[in-house]
Amino acid sequence: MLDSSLNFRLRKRGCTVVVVLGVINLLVALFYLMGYSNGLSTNKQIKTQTRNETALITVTLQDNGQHVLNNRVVILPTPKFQDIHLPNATTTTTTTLWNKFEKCSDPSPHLVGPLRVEFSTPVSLDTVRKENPGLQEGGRYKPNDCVALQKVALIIPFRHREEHLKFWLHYLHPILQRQQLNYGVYVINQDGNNTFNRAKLMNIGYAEALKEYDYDCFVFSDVDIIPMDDRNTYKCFSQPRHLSVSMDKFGFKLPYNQCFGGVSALSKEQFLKINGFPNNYWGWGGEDDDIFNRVSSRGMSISRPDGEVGKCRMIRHERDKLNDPNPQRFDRIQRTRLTINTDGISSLKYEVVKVEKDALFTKITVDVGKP
Ligand code: UD2
Ligand code: MN
Repeated sequence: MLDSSLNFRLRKRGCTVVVVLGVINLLVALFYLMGYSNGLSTNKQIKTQTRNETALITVTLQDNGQHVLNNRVVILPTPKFQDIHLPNATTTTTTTLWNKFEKCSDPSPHLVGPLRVEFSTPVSLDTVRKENPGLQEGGRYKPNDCVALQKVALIIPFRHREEHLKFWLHYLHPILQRQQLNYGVYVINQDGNNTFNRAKLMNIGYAEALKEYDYDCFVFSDVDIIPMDDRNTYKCFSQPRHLSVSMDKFGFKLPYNQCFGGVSALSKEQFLKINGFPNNYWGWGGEDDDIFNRVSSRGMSISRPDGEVGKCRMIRHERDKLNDPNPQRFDRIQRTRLTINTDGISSLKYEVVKVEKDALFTKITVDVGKP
């Protein structure tokens, strides 16, 4: 009996142990299961946090040229920061910093296309100054978030056209800034009461602008012409550029194929290739055709925007005093090939009378002599 009861107790204890072990096993399994699922949610949390952190990444460019990513120096092999998408404000600032050293895109992303141009509401220089706070003295500007494709000097032959100049500055400054040009505006003012000489004034503008800055492109513009579309970029092309191709006063058509008057753009090389402009056209007319002859006699062609982009308005005006039609113009334009080498930027003589720096332009008053 004793033996059998002992046997029974032992078996009962064995069962208890098995049950306890089973329970422990179950608990351990449960524990692991909970631990695993906890682990998953932890991972989930980490993942979320990582995503949140991504949004907080800051990349800054140090003076020594190194990039610092979240306070750690990183090597960025190619300057394509746009490839990294960092969707918050910090990133935007940093992108700007980076792009400072990149060329501006062509065409500029700021262009809006067709513009409304009218001359019925007068503008004041003060208003134009306030409207263009980004300008530097002398009517200078360069984009601050990228490197401009070209350094452009805008040359305006000028005398007694103050009202037209205000409109020109009012319309052109915002356009030129949207075109992301590194530019300067030069008003070349003919002193005294001798006959007007547009082409010589433009030669002087070229020479004076270059004394001030290393311009690579020269846009010569009448003071009374305003583009009606900002896609008509005031820059230079592989061939000399005629920009004012469809003028309101000519029914928005090119009046004749050789037309090169109004607004034109020549690179430094193109300008030197034609020995600049003639100095001997006194009074109205002919000088623009002589310039066309120079361009074609040097084997270059004229580049133009299409008729829609090239639309321009000219402020209506009477013929100025001291700018009567030049009676010699027909003879002179027959002889361009004979005069091009001796008359031009190589033979230019003038005297600077005064240089004035306004916020909106540099005005250079010059003595051009007389016929
Ligand atoms: C045409 C040409 C112009 C020029 C001129 C003949 C077009 C669109 N325009 O313009 O480029 O070839 O014939 O010389 O083809 N100016 C002054 N004060 C003066 C006189 C002239 O500032 O007293 C300047 C001013 O920038 C003016 C430019 O010279 O816009 C041309 O003179 P214009 O406007 O009298 O000549 P226009 O309109 O016939
Ligand atoms: Mn005119």
